[in-house]
Amino acid sequence: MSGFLAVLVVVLIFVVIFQIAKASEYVSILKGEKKARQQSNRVNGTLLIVFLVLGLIGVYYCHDVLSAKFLFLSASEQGEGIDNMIVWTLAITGVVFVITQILLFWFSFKYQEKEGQKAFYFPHNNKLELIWTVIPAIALTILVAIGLRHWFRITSDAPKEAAVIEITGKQFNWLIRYPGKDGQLGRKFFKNINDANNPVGQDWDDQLNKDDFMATEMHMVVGKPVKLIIGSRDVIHDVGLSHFRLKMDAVPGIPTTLWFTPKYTTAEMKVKTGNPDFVYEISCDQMCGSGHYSMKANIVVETQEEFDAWTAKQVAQYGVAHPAPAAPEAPAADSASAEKTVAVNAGK
Ligand SMILES: [Cu+2]
Repeated sequence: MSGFLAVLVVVLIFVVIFQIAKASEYVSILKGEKKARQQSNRVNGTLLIVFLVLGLIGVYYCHDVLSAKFLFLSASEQGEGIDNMIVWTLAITGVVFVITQILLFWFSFKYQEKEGQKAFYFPHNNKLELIWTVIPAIALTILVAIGLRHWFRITSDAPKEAAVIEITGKQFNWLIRYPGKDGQLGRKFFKNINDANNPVGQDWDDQLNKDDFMATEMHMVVGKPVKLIIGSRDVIHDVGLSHFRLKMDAVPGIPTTLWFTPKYTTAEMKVKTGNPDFVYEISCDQMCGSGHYSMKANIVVETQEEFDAWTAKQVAQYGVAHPAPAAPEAPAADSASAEKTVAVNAGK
């Protein structure tokens, strides 16, 4: 019923607008064409000024309402540069936006056709063309160059002391692998993938794999660079690290890398944001399928001691894939015959 009413209202509005247009057409015929045009210019010119003022108030209002949703401060050293770049980009484009909008609407109002005012024919001016082509081109080139500098920084070789973490996207979650004590990740092969005990396809013949462990949360040490090795098992995903101001595509078959240095521990961020439930998160930035919403993982940034304590509790994936055989039953009273039984059993 309400749907029908809505359609009815829309139709009625159209009918009213049509009738008004028709009536004003008759009025202009009666008044004479020039006079009618000047009158409509005056109305449109005034509406443009109203639109300008309301528009600028709207821009300010949106900023006021939404500024509480800004992502607070950057939680990585590299992210600070990116924040700076965004502030500069917004400042430059913002100033240009305000000036051009004011001129656009004010000029339309001021130079409208009226009695005693004739338009000045001004088809071309080389100097002006040059100014408004060259200056924006230089400004944009500088902004792009700054962006590239940041890009090269986060995708360059990580510092030697950087911790290595591998993160693999799959529909629909993240698989996180740590290199274990040796600091090196073992080989993997896609045919070994098995959701029961080998989700990234580790090659068990590679000794480097013996101490690699999988985690559901990503843990990292504050102030210590982290290198992420990013991959995907199926479609393209994207490691979005909004608190650190970074993101990188996870592409099947082509590992991508990214490094950064976390600046604040999770506990520090809880205090800084005034939010006791604060958690850093990884969220997928590609619409990768119907379960996309579940592609979220938490990051814990902590001190070295906390990190070491956490690492000590982790179980190598090799151990998960190769559980130790059950302990033999307690030996019988006659240990010699028990040994024999074991030997016979083993021989079978
Ligand atoms: Cu995804």
